[in-house]
Amino acid sequence: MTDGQKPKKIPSESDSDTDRSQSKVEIISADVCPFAQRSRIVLLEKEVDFILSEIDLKNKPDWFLRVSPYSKVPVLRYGETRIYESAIINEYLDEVFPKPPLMPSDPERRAEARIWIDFCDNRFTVTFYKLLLEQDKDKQNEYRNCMLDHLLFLETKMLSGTYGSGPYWMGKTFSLVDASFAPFFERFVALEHYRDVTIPPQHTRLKEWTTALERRESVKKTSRSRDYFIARYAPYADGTAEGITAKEMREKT
Ligand SMILES: N[C@@H](CCC(=O)N[C@@H](CS)C(=O)NCC(=O)O)C(=O)O
Repeated sequence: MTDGQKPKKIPSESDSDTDRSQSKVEIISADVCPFAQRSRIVLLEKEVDFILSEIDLKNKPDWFLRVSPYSKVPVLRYGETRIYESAIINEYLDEVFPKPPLMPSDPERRAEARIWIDFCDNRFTVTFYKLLLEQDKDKQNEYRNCMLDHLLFLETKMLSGTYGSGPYWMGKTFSLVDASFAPFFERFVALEHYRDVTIPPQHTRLKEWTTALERRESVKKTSRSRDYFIARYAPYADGTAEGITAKEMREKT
């Protein structure tokens, strides 16, 4: 692992969702998962000592199916608490471990941050997966254009003044918005490699932002190499991926 966390041994089937009395945060993760990476980034930002439990998504243990209602990572366990969905986990962590705050204190700015996290989850990442999974060349073109529209939208918004002060999305301080996007910009190499789409060089503000994300210690500690992502996303690109996420993303309209 590059985040200084040794993965805990994969719990055996005897582990259940009722025998947990630990007071240490545990994040159930899979190394390749961008959503789990988001929560690991947040925990590192907050310097919370956590247990990293890696599971094999192709061979999910029974105990995992009991603690993860959607059968997906990440899942957070903390004492008796179980939370899933990375955006919800991250907001929970920001409330339970308030320092440093990763959401703006002003309610309007906080709402803006949530809008961008929602944009990332419901538009950006969906286009990311659909473009990678699509096998039909014409449809790939459609999704490629859609991704380019998203990038232009981000660039324009950053330059518009409200978000433009940088280096992070909400300004000088790293926030949950940055944690939400960072894993997907890191995985952009897969789109470049398999679908010939790059961040246009004229999007200088976007480039500054993604560079600031890459340099962030929490992101660096959880990052993987270009080759790693190219290899791990090959089944998405060649149409053979059969996990729940691949299936759900193919079906999304
Ligand atoms: N909306 C969820 C997405 C989580 C997700 O899709 N996780 C993937 C791995 S990246 C997963 O566990 N998929 C299960 C599978 O493919 O079987 C979140 O934000 O936590």
